[in-house]
Amino acid sequence: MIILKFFLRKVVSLINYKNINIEMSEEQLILKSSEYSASSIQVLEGLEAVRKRPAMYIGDIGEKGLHHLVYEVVDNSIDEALAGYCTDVDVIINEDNSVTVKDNGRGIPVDFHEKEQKSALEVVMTVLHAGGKFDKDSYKVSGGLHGVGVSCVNALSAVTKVNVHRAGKVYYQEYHRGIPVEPVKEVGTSDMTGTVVTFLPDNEIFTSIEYKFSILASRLRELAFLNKGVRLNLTDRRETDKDGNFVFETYYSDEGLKQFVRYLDETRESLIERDVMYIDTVKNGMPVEIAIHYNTTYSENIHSYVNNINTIEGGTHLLGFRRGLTRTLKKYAEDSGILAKQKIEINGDDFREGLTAVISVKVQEPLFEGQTKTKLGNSDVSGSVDQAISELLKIYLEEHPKEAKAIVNKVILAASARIAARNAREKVQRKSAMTGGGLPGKLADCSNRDPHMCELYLVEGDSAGGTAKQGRNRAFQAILPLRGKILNVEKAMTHKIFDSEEISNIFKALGVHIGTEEDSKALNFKGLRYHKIIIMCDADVDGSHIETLIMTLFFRYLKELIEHGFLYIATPPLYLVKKGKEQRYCWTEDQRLQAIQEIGRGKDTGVHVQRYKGLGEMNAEQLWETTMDPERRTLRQVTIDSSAEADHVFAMLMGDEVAPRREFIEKNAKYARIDV
Ligand code: 0RA
Repeated sequence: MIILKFFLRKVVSLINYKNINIEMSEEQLILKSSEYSASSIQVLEGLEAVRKRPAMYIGDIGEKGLHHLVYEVVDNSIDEALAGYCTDVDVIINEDNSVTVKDNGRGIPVDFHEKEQKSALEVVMTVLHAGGKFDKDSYKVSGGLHGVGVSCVNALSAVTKVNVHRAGKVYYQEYHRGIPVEPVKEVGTSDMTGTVVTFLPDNEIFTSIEYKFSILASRLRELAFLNKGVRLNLTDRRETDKDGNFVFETYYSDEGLKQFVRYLDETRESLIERDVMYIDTVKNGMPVEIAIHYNTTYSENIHSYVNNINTIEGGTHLLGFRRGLTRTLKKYAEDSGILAKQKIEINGDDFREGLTAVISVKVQEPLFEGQTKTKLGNSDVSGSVDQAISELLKIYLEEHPKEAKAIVNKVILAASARIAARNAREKVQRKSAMTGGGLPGKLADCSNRDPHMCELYLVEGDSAGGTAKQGRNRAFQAILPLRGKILNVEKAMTHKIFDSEEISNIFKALGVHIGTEEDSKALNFKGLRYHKIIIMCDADVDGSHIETLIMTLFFRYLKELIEHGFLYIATPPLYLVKKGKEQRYCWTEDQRLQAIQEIGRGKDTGVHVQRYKGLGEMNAEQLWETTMDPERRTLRQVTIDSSAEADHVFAMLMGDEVAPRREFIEKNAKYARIDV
């Protein structure tokens, strides 16, 4: 019981639901105003701009932006590592949710800056975009998604403290909301070099300042894989384990992306007995690192990075990769004669079924395009990546004929399956055309037709579906009941997925479909009928499992909808505390205890606590007021922090192998405070 309940919670934190209700900020810090810096008007203006429009600089003021502050500082340390001066980075979440980032790089320069008439350290910490000015020649590519520098972190922190170890001395400066309290001063001697930055995010800016270990952990793990040889340590001083030690993890990779792909495919069955294919090279002056591996599943998992940023919208590097992979494999298959025997048309997708790959390039002046600015636009990059993947594959295929044959056979199988899938889909589409319409019979649709206004509830079970139909606001809330466990898409071939009635009902209700031609897995969601899709399951073991199955379907086949922020989880209450006419719904253990206190007025007689095990125990009105009414409900938005990490977790949770799943649950169980 406990383990399974937890099992879901862990997916929750890795995929990371964002609480939609804005949390109240904590007690405000009273800060003494700084006399020292009142003189630097320009600096103040710069910092003020950041504080006025924080989202413009760090993306948002919620959980994402909060964690971004850490990445921004860590990026500077990684830059030092890429320049060859830094090997270790420590990230510490302190008791008060301030974060310390410590590195053994060169240390931020502290010499007097003539133009600004102050220490270079102060300039780096207080002037926007000042970070790079000091070393134009160095190979600075890390730079983060927003690449705004430590001064932004400083501006958005209630308190920042910096220690610099450099040239035998230790220098110190402190800032309140970005404003220095006093000039940089020497505070000691040191035989090491490096920078220690501690910042406390400003609760006047952020909706919550509570850091999540799992979010930082997956980014630091990713950074370790992306920057081989750099050790990243993460400590959480807010929590101790049973031996009284702080929660601690360390991430280090000496084989870079090769280990990354091994990690991603840890729980997938390998197609070939050999190790991951890997190349780390420089093409046309640009560093290119690629690792690829084929497994026996049917999904394509390619993760691409530019300057350590996950380019979820792809771009020229990904196009070059696909082109090089397809061309080289196709040529091999044709030359070897295996293809000639088959009368089957093979397309680009077929070469990528069961492929796990990570591509990382370092680009001097990247052009980021697309909705989320995560699509690489530099046209010269595609040729370099194409060359690198072609070189890797060509040598590999020549040297390993047995493995080459297994890959080509897999490609042929993928092509046949794709054609079977197309036929199955066409059959279904013909059938639905005959029955006169796209919408599934079980859907209770809403009357509004504007997708921006409309919500679709995916509800576990016909009985809860019935209650939801009665309780909803039919103007904008549609209900689709799902019968029990849907198909586990992690283990099924694509055409099986469209054979499943529950899944094709979901697609039909949503009004989306998956294309049938080249790039067949590309989702067409122009016809999307709802901009909120809400999973509503029982708060029990089966419910958790169904929730995970639905999330797996979305992650593998409807990922764009998650990326657009359309997927949510409903949160039905866990308890009803009642005494006489007074009653209160509770979602947490704390709320339950508080409600018993308050309703019982100190006495525990006559207080009745009902534990809701399923949606079925609520009537329509109760379901509406606790879980469906937009004025009162809490929805958790499903977001993907790290595509690679989510890939790894879903493969593990939903795949065949039991041992790693058990290991994962046991390992992570210590973070769970669930008392089912
Ligand atoms: C400006 C110039 C140099 C390094 C840095 C900033 C720097 C910033 C941070 C932030 C955290 N750790 C950091 N480490 C370095 C170049 C230094 C030089 O030229 O000596």
